[in-house]
Parts: sequence; structure tokens; C-alpha cells
Amino acid sequence: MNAAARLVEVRVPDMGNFKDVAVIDILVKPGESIEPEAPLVTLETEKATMDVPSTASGVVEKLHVEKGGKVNAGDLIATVRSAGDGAQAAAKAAEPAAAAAKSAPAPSPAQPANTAANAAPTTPSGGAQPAAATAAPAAASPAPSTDLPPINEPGFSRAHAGPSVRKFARELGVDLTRVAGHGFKGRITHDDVKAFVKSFMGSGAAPGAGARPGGGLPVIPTVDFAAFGPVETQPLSRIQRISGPRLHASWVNIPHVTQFDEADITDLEALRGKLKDAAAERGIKLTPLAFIVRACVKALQAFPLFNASLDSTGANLVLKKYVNIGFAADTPNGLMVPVVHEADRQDIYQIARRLGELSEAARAGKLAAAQMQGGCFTISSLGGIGGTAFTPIINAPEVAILGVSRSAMKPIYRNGAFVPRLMLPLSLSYDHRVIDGAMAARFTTFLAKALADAHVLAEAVP
Ligand code: CAO
Repeated sequence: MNAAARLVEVRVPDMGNFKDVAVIDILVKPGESIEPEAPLVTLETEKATMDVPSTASGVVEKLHVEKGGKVNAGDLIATVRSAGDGAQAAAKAAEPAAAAAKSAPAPSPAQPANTAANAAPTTPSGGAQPAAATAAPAAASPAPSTDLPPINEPGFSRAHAGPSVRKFARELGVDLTRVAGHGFKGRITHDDVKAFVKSFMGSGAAPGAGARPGGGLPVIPTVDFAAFGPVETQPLSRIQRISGPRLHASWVNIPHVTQFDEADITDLEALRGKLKDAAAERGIKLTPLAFIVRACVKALQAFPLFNASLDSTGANLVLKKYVNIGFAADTPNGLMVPVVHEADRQDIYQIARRLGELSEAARAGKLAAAQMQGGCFTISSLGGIGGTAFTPIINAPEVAILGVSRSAMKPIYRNGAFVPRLMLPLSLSYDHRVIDGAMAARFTTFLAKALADAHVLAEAVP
């Protein structure tokens, strides 16, 4: 942008991995007066449409794109003769738009209305964490006093509405992603926002089929089981009562996708067979999990998006510069998720020792709160038990979890012949708001390759 000439250049924000995105609509004309956030053009990826808002108020000087054209991140869309809000303010305004587009290229589901589950830290398909374990993801955006659903910020920034409607919605605490637009080309109008608020206040529930009073999820009907035969009622364990709502919060807040793959661990098992007796003499049980943790460390280092969390606004990613790996441990009291801290600084023996210590403490019910905190990524291994694949629930606010099932000898076709190879099933669930399918497939491919390269995994950590 050129501050001296007071001309502001509005460019296509970062759109994640999307390339050559279609311009499906031009919403302004040269000479038209606009306010900041006024949508200029509508773009359409395979997954969503989004308006690119102006970053300044003023008059549209020139449009640099046309309907039907293709654009990429950084391309110039329009030049706006600024009405005096200055280049600096415009640049500032551009940040959230870019971050929003980047963090959520696909349409984000609305946040659930009831914040009770959000207020507690969420845990994995894995288990319980004490209340102090992690920051509450939704704590920073309290629901308005009307109990309207919290605003989904990335969705709000892409909503098809003009600046005054946005301002109006903000004042009322209305999440524009939930409002149906009845204006020109489906644009949301003041009346649409009013109608939304009226319907909400009138019914006491957020609009939507099957919503229950309070704006939550549809309710499962109550059944009198005793009417069909003898029953016994058992209370849930303390850990189940803690972890249940957190699992539920993760399930309803995060659009989960699970990517399946297999790793050839024939060489890994051969190597582990050679090393495990010597390890046992040092009091270390060298199970496959230690190698898997080491391989995950390498994958997280290669794919930093997997070692990240969305912040409470949902508009920014927090990239972690440390690698702490949680693992689901089956205990007599239920599932717990101890964390191997600084897993990136440990070799397989150190990791295996730590896994043993933490599993033992978990089973004895002696895990300290700090030993369950700070995780970046979780592994849920059912390999010692069985199964071929499963769909683990993400340990929110982490963005991915690796499920591991039992390895099996399989005929693999290689160089014109079938050869017997020991294959380890991998099931990676990921947050589709942050990670797209191609990246998930690259991650599991990398992981499988790392697991096949057992000698590298067994090397000392620099
Ligand atoms: N394929 C085949 N065998 C495997 C394997 C795999 N993927 N993973 C482990 N094994 C073997 C081990 O080698 C070990 O055999 P040996 O004693 O002959 O060496 C045996 O299974 C048992 O291993 P383990 O369970 O003692 O150790 P581990 O490091 O594999 O796992 C822990 C540790 C804590 C993850 C595990 O004990 C556990 O609790 N798993 C359950 C996790 C869980 O319930 N997840 C579900 C969460 S979703 O609700």
C-alpha cells in the first residue's frame, strides 16, 4: 500500500493451501464509497465461499480482478482512495481477515451455545485432566447475557453482510454465521439480524431443528430400560464424569476427520528385538510405543501445524516451540493422559523409561496434575490389546491425535512379488479447521516412513 498517495491496496488474504481461487462475484464498482470491512469480492474454493473485505474506508479507485478470474493469496484486488484512516490502520485491519481465512478455509461449525463444557478443559479420546490442566478454550469469549451462542470469529469475518449490519450484530452479540441472509444474493440485512434475535428470544432456543431450550443439542429420548427386563444401575467413575463432558466438548466443537495409514515396522520390530533385553537389564521396557513417540516427534517437527492450537478467538494459531507428547493410559480408574515432556530431547530409551514411569503412576492413581499438563499431541495406542483401526477423539485444544492399533503380518506386493511385512495401523484424527486432508496424508506418510527407518529412530538425540 502507498501511504503517501493515501491509496490503500487490498489484497487476497492467506487462504491456506488454496490456489487459483475463483472470483465469483464483484460487489463494488469504481467510484463507490465504502467503509472498512465492506465486502469487495466473493471468492470460492472447493470448500467455501468468502468475501474479501476492504481494509479501509474511502472510494474504490480501481478494481484489479474480474468476475470469473482466478486469484491467489497476495494478489491485488482493489485500490481504495482512503478517506483518512491511514495506511497503518488499514494494515492492522488486514491482519484478522488474513488470519481468519488462513485458520478456517472450510466453513467452521458454529460453537455450541452452552459454554459449560467449553469452560472446562477438554481431554482426549483418552482421559481426564484436572481442572487446572489447560486453559479453557472458550473462557475468553463469554456469552452475552441473553445466552446467545458465542460468536464464531472466523465465520463472522466471512459472513455475507455489510459493515453496518456487522456493527449491529456485534452490538447485539449475534453470531452472523447463524443468521440466514434474505438480502440481495443472500446478503444478511438488519432485518435478518432482528429476526434472528426475535426467534431466539421467543423460543428460548437457538434456531435449528431439534434444538432444546437453552440453545443446545437435540436431546436423546429417555427410555425406561426396566420395562424390557432386569437392569442394574452403576454410577460412572469419577474420571468418566470428568472426561465425559470434555470428550463431548471436543466432539461437538471440532470437525474431526480421521486419516488411516499403515507403517511397515518389520525392521523396527527386528531392531527392538535386539535391543529390548539389554534395555530390560537397565530397567527399561522397550515397547513399540517409545519408537512411535520418537517418530511423532520427528513428524511434529516436520509439520509444525500439528503442534499448534487455535486460540480462544478461533482466529489465530498458537504454534508451540516445545514438543510434549501425551499418551492414553488404560488404568483401573479409567483413562488418563500422562504427558512425556520435552519428548524432542529424549532418545527412545529415555522415552521408554518415562512411558513406563508415567503408566505406572497412572495405574496407581498417583499422577500429579503437572504430569498431565502441557501436552501438544496425543497418542492412543491400543496395539497391546487389538483392533485394526479406530477414530480417536482429539484432545482439545490440541489439533490432532494418533491412534495406533495392533500390528499384523501382511503380504505386501513389492518388486513383483508378495513379501511378508509387519504392518502397523495408524489412525490420525485431526481438526479440519486447522489441517486439511492433503496435509494429514503427508503427515501419516512421513510418520510411516519414519517408523520404517528404525535405525534413525534409535539414534541418539542431538
Ligand atoms: N502391535 C502389536 N503389539 C503391540 C503393539 C502394537 N501396536 N503395541 C504394543 N504391543 C505389545 C507390546 O510389545 C507388549 O508386548 P511384549 O510384552 O511382548 O513386548 C504388549 O503389547 C503390551 O504392551 P504395553 O501395553 O505394556 O505397552 P505399550 O507401551 O504398548 O503401551 C500404554 C503402554 C500405557 C499405552 C498401554 O498400556 C495402554 O494403556 N493402552 C491403552 C490405551 C487406550 O486405552 N487408548 C484408548 C483411548 S480412546 O478411548
